[in-house]
Amino acid sequence: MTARETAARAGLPARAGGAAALVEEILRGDARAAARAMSLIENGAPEAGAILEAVYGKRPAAPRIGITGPPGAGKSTLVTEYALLLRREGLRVGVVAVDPTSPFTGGAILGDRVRMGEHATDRDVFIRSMATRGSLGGLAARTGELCEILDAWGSRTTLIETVGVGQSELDVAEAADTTAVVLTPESGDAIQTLKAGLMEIADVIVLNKADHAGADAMEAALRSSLAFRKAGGWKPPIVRTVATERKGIEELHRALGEHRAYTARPDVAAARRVEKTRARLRNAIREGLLDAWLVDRGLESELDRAAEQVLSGGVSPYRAARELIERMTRNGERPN
Ligand SMILES: Nc1nc2c(ncn2[C@@H]2O[C@H](COP(=O)(O)OP(=O)(O)OP(=O)(O)O)[C@@H](O)[C@H]2O)c(=O)[nH]1
Ligand SMILES: [Mg+2]
Repeated sequence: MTARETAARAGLPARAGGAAALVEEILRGDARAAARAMSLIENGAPEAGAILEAVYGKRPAAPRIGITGPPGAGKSTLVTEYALLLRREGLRVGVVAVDPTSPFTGGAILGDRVRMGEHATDRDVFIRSMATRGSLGGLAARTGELCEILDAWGSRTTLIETVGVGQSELDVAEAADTTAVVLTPESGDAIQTLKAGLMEIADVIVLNKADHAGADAMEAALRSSLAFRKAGGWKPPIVRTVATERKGIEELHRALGEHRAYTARPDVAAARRVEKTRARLRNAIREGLLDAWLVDRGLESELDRAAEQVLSGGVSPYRAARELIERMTRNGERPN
């Protein structure tokens, strides 16, 4: 098909001939064209919509695998090693590294480039960093759009790395078909948050840095927190890896494949859509409740008092938080 025909099919205006040519180049597997299209999308350029429309459905959608977890858990190392495994199978690999531009990840992208340098000369690996610029609301959609460009370029598996420090991992989980949560033996302190947030989105749990002390204890803690999951559904397997020694990568590949097979079942696919929507609702409610309590119901001043108590050594932050929640909930139940 010529550029003009492609443009006509996509309903592109004549002046968007440049965009149509770009689409053709992407579909031929040209990485530079794909990169240009991604920049147009990220910058919200007027031709972005036409490009996305033109590439849509032209190539099979590659499975999208989210890799998330706390800062420094070994996500980039795992992505690099897993991409190598996929390349050995002859598959084209797309990588999207989502940077939530939080203070936790300063410089992470440059670091990732260096670490993923192993793929620098491989024309069949495409690595793209995406800054979120605080616009978390649209992150899932934006990530999905980049994945569609990668599909058109010919990706057969797309890996999406993001740091699980806030909302971004939930957005990425929404954009991904399978989410692997990467933890380490050191993640134990965070188990409170893990139960509520990261654990809820985990389809596969990777216990990386299994060479570190405490791996057994962490695995036991993970198993007990998984017990809270609804029975009958998918039980996230726990895969131990030592990414720096290329250990466990095959097992990770197998676990991801099993999850993919599971989600291909029609009943499961429908239920997953509901589950993902529930997760987003829960998240929005959590945020909304906190805002309402902080502003409308004067939690802000209560926080000052609680902070003083904690700082004076009187109570732990967890107990102070629990007491605040109990007080706020009681107030909420009081009839006017
Ligand atoms: N001992 C050990 N070190 C590891 C392992 N995997 C990764 N590391 C090291 O841990 C550090 C962080 O690894 P990264 O892959 O950059 O971690 P990340 O999760 O991508 O980090 P951010 O993107 O900054 O959140 C690096 O120094 C790695 O070499 C592992 O299995 N064992
Ligand atoms: Mg990283």
